Amino acid sequence: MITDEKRISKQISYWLRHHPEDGGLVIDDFGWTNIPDLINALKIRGHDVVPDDLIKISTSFDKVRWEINVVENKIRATHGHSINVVIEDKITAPPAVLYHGTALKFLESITAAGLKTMTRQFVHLSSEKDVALQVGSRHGKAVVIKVNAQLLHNAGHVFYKTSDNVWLTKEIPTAYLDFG
Ligand code: HQG
Repeated sequence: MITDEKRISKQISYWLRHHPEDGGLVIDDFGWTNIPDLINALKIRGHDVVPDDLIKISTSFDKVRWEINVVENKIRATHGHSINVVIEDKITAPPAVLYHGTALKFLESITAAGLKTMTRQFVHLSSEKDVALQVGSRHGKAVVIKVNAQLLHNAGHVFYKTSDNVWLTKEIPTAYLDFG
């Protein structure tokens, strides 16, 4: 039984997405790290966690954030990376329209420069407007930008479906954005 699940989950996502070296972890090219190493790193930080706790935390999230391979005993973040990971296995043709949630204060810059990956490896999109709104509200007054994913896909842009509602792609020029 673990206490402080939120802190532990944030710590894990931080290591898996941004700074594995902070936990003394090694992440492979595809974003995976070994669960025993992760559990050991958590122990050093004073958290006693068993593999089942990772599954429990992961299934308690409001959305998919981690992928756990029980056969190979490894775990990776599904999205949010600032470190480079190869996720070619997630390449999928997108729906005609996807949504990006952002804050009103960023609109002027996005209108001028398009959607940039900023500190992350990919631009994050959603298939549902409501989910995009929630993502945007993390940054301030939320606005949703409609992305013409069909046109982008036709132009050769690659899309990654990492879970039901999280799509990733590289930067998106303004011509493909509808600010409504
Ligand atoms: C904005 C969370 C100015 C962009 C979420 C966003 C997501 C620009 C911010 C995932 C810009 C970056 C990622 C430009 C983009 N000028 N601002 N040209 N282009 N931006 O946090 O998409 O809950 O790095 O609109 O739910 O908000 O942690 O990206 O507002 O799925 O699992 O720059 O992180 O997932 O912010 O969020 P972020 P995001 P978790």
